[in-house]
Amino acid sequence: MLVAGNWKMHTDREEAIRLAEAVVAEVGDPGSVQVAVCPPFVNLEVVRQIIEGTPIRLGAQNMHYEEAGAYTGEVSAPMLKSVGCRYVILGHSERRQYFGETDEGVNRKIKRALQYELIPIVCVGETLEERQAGQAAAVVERQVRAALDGVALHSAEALVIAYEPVWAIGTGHTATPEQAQEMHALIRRLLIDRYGEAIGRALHILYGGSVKPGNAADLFAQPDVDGGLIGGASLKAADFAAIVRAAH
Ligand code: G2H
Repeated sequence: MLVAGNWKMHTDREEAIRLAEAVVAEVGDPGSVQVAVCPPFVNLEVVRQIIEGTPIRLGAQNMHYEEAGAYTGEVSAPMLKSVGCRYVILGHSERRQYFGETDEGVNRKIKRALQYELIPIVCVGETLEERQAGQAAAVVERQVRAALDGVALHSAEALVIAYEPVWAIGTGHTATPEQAQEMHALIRRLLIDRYGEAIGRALHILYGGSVKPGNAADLFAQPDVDGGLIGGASLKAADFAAIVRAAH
């Protein structure tokens, strides 16, 4: 199981310090559950100092697909690696929706992240209109296939998929455990087709979208839900820690 906190565009430096310290204290020893926090770029370094020597790992929320160059305002995989990131969230729906990210761009980012041994947390998920039109499965299948096009994986630890139905993100509307499991099972079949039984079964598929302490256990109990990508609730250390405990 893996539980990752996506802090999105929240926390200035002082707030990030306080939140990271509280997460370390509240989460304590997560046992076999892997735990990560993904602060904004400018707070990666200060959070790294706080979580060093603890079981909490560091992740970023985005990166560019080139290694370096004239790309004003962008951040590269080697930069993230050099400040201690283990994970990088790629293709989050907010990036697709507000910043024009495409399946093709996400695919290029995944390849670059893997080259630098960053673990991409690849986000997929349908909009409300797509679900209502009966296209949810087709959209998610297209996103997964496009993201993984030409991506070789030698270990199930190298990459993570997050299913985040767009209609459930920050809205308070969580997918039911059955809705989540249905889509996770589809993603599992695609991963097994693509990477074989051993890797396909072992790859982590996270659920994201309004996960809270009150609904986490039921979601995590589903056979193909291997943890969560947590937005709003990751900004409260006690809630985040309760979600980590629900993954035990
Ligand atoms: C989905 C999720 C974290 P929230 O974006 O990636 O956010 O838990 O606030 O819905």
